[in-house]
Amino acid sequence: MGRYVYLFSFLLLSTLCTSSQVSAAKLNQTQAEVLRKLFTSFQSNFSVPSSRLNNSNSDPCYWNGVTCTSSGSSEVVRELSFSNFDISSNKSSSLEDFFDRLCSLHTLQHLDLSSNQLSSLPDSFFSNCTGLSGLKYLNMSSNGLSIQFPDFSKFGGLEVLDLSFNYFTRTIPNDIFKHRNLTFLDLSQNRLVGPLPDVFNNLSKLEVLLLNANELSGPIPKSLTNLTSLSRFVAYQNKFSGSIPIGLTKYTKLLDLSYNNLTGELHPDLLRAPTLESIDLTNNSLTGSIPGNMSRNLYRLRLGGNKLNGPLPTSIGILSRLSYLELDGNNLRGQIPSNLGNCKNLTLLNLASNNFENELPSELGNLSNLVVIKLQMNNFSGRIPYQILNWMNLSTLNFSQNALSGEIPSQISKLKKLANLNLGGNNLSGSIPSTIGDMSYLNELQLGNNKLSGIIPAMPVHLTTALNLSHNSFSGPILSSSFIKSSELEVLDLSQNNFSGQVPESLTYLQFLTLLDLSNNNLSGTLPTFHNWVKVISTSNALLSREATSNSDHLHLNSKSGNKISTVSLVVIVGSFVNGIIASFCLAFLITTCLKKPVGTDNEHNRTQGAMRHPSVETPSLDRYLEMVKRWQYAARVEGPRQQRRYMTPIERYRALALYD
Ligand SMILES: *[C@@H]1O[C@H](CO)[C@@H](O)[C@H](O)[C@H]1NC(C)=O
Ligand SMILES: *[C@@H]1O[C@H](CO)[C@@H](O)[C@H](O)[C@H]1NC(C)=O
Ligand SMILES: *[C@@H]1O[C@H](CO)[C@@H](O)[C@H](O)[C@H]1NC(C)=O
Ligand SMILES: *[C@@H]1O[C@H](CO)[C@@H](O)[C@H](O)[C@H]1NC(C)=O
Ligand SMILES: *[C@@H]1O[C@H](CO)[C@@H](O)[C@H](O)[C@H]1NC(C)=O
Ligand SMILES: *[C@@H]1O[C@H](CO)[C@@H](O)[C@H](O)[C@H]1NC(C)=O
Ligand SMILES: *[C@@H]1O[C@H](CO)[C@@H](O)[C@H](O)[C@H]1NC(C)=O
Ligand SMILES: *[C@@H]1O[C@H](CO)[C@@H](O)[C@H](O)[C@H]1NC(C)=O
Ligand SMILES: *[C@@H]1O[C@H](CO)[C@@H](O)[C@H](O)[C@H]1NC(C)=O
Ligand SMILES: *[C@@H]1O[C@H](CO)[C@@H](O)[C@H](O)[C@H]1NC(C)=O
Ligand SMILES: *[C@@H]1O[C@H](CO)[C@@H](O)[C@H](O)[C@H]1NC(C)=O
Ligand SMILES: CC(=O)N[C@H]1CO[C@H](CO)[C@@H](O)[C@@H]1O
Repeated sequence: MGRYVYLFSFLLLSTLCTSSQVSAAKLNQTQAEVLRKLFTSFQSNFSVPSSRLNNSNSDPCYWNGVTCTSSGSSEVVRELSFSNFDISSNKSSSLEDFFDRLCSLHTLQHLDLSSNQLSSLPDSFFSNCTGLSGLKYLNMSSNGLSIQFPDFSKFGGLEVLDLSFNYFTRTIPNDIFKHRNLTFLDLSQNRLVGPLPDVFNNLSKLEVLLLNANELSGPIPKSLTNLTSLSRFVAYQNKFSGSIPIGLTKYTKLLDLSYNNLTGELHPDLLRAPTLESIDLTNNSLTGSIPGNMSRNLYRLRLGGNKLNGPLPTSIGILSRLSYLELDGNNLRGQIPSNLGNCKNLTLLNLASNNFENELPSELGNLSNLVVIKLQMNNFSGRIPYQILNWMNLSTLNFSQNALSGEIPSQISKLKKLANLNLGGNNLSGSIPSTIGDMSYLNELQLGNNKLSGIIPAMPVHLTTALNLSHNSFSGPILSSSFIKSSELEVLDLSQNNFSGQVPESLTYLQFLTLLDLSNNNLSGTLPTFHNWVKVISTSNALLSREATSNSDHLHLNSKSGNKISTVSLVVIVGSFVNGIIASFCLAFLITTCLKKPVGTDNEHNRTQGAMRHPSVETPSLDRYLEMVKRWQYAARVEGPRQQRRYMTPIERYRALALYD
């Protein structure tokens, strides 16, 4: 019985399907024939796997990537989306055939050929294709297209043009500026050179202009300031010079001109327009002070790596949406205004490498959404306010190279998510809070160059990257119990203290250790034998002797002997490679999403996962990757690959040194 029901259902279903096919199979015969030939050529000439095509239905409108629309009594082709079809061809005659056929589909409005391997396009498509004047959307992103920037004048109706991630060379031809209906133009990640013509006035509907990662030079065109609908203008990582045209931010929501060669003072109205939400001018040569007149809608303000001076305006306190504030690497001075504490949505605060001074206002404790705070290399003095205990989401804290004094507040161990803590190079005294072992995410602790004393309390379990206590006044024996939990520590620097007694055998159980610096202490007894990949520095301990078999000091960073060094080197290579890939992905992510919204929770999510994985592989936060991407790419272009390692973590750098120096 069940079997018959099944059979009946099957028949019914087949009938329904067939009839629906019949009734829908009314695509204009001419076009149907064109599509049949296109799909045949996919298989025969472009080695597209047939699984991609799904073209068994008799009506081409049901095939993968084909969208039809009714036009009078029949259907016509409206959209072709062949993204990621693995279309590849190096036979120009096949390509000409293919594009000639496309060109005959006069009803086509949307053509997506992105993420294939087209590598070149037939000249005839641009010079002779008159059939696609109704085309509104053309996406040829990510094809490795290595051609000169083509003439798009035959596609007069274009609204969206995406040519990103190719190798288009030369300058942009002026004819692109005739496309009055253009709303979205993405030419990012190509090899475009030369100045941009100052003729954007015709593109009055332009909303998004993406030019990042090319080699465009000359001034930012003034005519862009006339485009009232332009809401996103992204041109980071080019060679633009001159000053930022007055009025460029009058209508934009998002402006990113970072990593260029811009000069001149920031105009007092630059940050003023209420539409402005995100501005990134990092790494230019801009001067002047930060304008006090700021849009209340700003959530991202990045002006690092410039030559700005003057104070951080107190009006910063009105920016209730502000999530990212990065002003590092300028000549800013004065104190942090206490009403910065009003910016409750701040997740990233970076004021490093400036001339800020005075005490840290306790109001900073109100910033309970902080994930990263970097205040290193300033002249901050006074105590670290205990209110920092409110930073429950904090992952990175760097107050190094200031003049902070007093004790490390014990409340710091309440910051359960803190992974990187750097208080090195201050005047901190007293002992390390005994509860530090409770910080279960902590993986790097830098306390060198202070006046700390006492013994080393038990260190936390995920302390893996480095523990640096050098140049302090610690005394007494090095206790086994200090490191009993943190068995995966890689770098341990106890140099320049008053440690005495024996070096505990248990330090040799730290299986991931690569550097142990015990120099300039009062240690005695016999140095235990470490694995031969551990660089042990034990000089200036008058009473400490080494066993005959001990490796230690003679093994230098550039030693090529010993297989373990090679293993470490391999880790570096693989690590860098993986980072590179992740970085590339992040760049794509950056372009599509990150620029639109603050990171906040993404950031947090990444970090949390990272800390729980294999401890020796640090997984930096999304934000760090974004910065790494930009810097690595910049370094690769401008400074050469050797300079790229300047942007690595201490342990990456340490390992890289073992490889390269
Ligand atoms: C199919 O469409 C073309 C235009 O693309 C038109 O010239 C032709 O007359 C149409 N054929 C039929 C049978 O509708
Ligand atoms: C394949 O390309 C050749 C030219 O290289 C062309 O003559 C032929 O028609 C194409 N095949 C199909 C099915 O389009
Ligand atoms: C193939 O096309 C049919 C419609 O003709 C559709 O139901 C099915 O989901 C498609 N399969 C794939 C893998 O795209
Ligand atoms: C062209 O492509 C075919 C197969 O895709 C490959 O075997 C051949 O080496 C390629 N020729 C050139 C010149 O790249
Ligand atoms: C173009 O295609 C790429 C890859 O499929 C996609 O990520 C991008 O969003 C598309 N561009 C536009 C403007 O739709
Ligand atoms: C464009 O068409 C003209 C006339 O049909 C022809 O002479 C020329 O060779 C074509 N150009 C290309 C690049 O196919
Ligand atoms: C531009 O858009 C308008 C309104 O949609 C339309 O009437 C006009 O034909 C388009 N221009 C071109 C060149 O397609
Ligand atoms: C702007 O449009 C006008 C009128 O269509 C045209 O004459 C002019 O050449 C265009 N300018 C540019 C730079 O394309
Ligand atoms: C902006 O538009 C106005 C009016 O169309 C025009 O007079 C002016 O020259 C334009 N400015 C620039 C910089 O192109
Ligand atoms: C930046 O501009 C200055 C002159 O303003 C020039 O000397 C320098 O070469 C430029 N740097 C780059 C990387 O283009
Ligand atoms: C602060 O951030 C939260 C979460 O991202 C968001 O919901 C809220 O609207 C933001 N507050 C302001 C004033 O923008
Ligand atoms: C003007 C400026 O700060 N330029 C810097 C941009 O970044 C590169 C590398 O990141 C530096 O070398 C430049 O000095």
